[in-house]
Amino acid sequence: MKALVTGSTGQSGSYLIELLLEQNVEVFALVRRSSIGNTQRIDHLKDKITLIFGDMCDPCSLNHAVNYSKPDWVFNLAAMSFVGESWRQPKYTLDVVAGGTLNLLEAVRNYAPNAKFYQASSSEMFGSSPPPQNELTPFHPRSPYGVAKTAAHLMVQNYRESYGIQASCGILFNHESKRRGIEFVTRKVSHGVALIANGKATELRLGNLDAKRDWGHSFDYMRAAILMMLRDKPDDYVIGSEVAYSVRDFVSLAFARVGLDWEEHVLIDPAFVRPAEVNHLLADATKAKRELSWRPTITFHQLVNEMVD
Ligand code: NAP
Ligand code: F7E
Repeated sequence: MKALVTGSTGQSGSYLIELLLEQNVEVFALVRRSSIGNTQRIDHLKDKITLIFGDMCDPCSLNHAVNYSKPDWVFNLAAMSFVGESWRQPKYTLDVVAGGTLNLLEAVRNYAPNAKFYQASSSEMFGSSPPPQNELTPFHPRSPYGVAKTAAHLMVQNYRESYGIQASCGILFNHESKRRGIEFVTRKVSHGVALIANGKATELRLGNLDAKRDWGHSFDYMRAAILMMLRDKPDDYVIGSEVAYSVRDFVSLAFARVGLDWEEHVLIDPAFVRPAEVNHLLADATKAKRELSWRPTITFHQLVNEMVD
């Protein structure tokens, strides 16, 4: 069994590759060229996998990656995934997330039409649709990132219907870990708490503390991605913990982990408030529980503690 993974150097790519190697899957990892190392999250795996340089915006490189690896499974995790940045780089976000997904679908259609395809869709597609959100909830994205993910999601569904591509979409709610990028709120907070606890900073500047998210662990969510590929029939699944907490809850627990009162250190900075907010995301993962027998194994409180520790 061979798998091609885009977004291999990201938070979830690294957990996914570890899980695939445990199952003796041969892994080809798409990595984009960088003048400085961008493979830190997978450096411990490099002698067990094959790296292929490429970029989601370059169809030639994706054609080569698919033709060279001849994969049974293609996991499309590559994205400009930071919502806040997507207002500053909307065109690039659309190019990578939507255009890149189209480029990859075309490469699969031409060079590996029988491969199973996994698309990293996002709860950001639901945007302002009221909670709880499931596979039937209408999309109302609130950011260029959300719009781009919605376009990619619909394109994947279209390639499934038009060409019979065996494509499944995991509509994943927020998933985090100690490998999370520093600009996302959970990592920013846990890192900030560590700096303050070690006397290297005194304050932490944040935006909207009222937003609610359904947070889980990246490891659990990549288990779900593999379960989707093991199904005979492609389909779309919401993956989430079914519990939502506010950003304030996360902040409070993270500071409490080191015996500090968050209200003495957190300042609200308008620079981190977004032009439009997604107020409340809460998964209804009934279908994934029923059809994939998927359950998360790491709780919100364990996640906060792992990230702060
Ligand atoms: P991440 O840590 O930001 O990783 C993104 C990956 O995409 C990195 O490997 C990055 O490469 C790569 N990438 C970005 N632009 C690219 C390009 N033009 N060509 C090739 N590769 C490119 O994100 P993540 O948390 O692992 O998330 C994985 C996927 O799930 C993303 O598609 C994300 O949008 C989606 N998703 C995430 C969540 C979540 O809560 N984490 C929820 C729903 C959906 P570099 O390392 O070189 O930057
Ligand atoms: O923001 C609020 C912010 O950037 C969470 C991505 O993986 O999940 C992620 O998108 C919340 C928002 O993640 C700060 O306004 C307050 O309400 O950690 P985040 P996100 O936007 O939910 C979805 C499912 C994805 O698909 C995305 O790829 O926290 N917030 N103050 C802040 N957020 C940040 N980043 N920084 C702050 O200072």
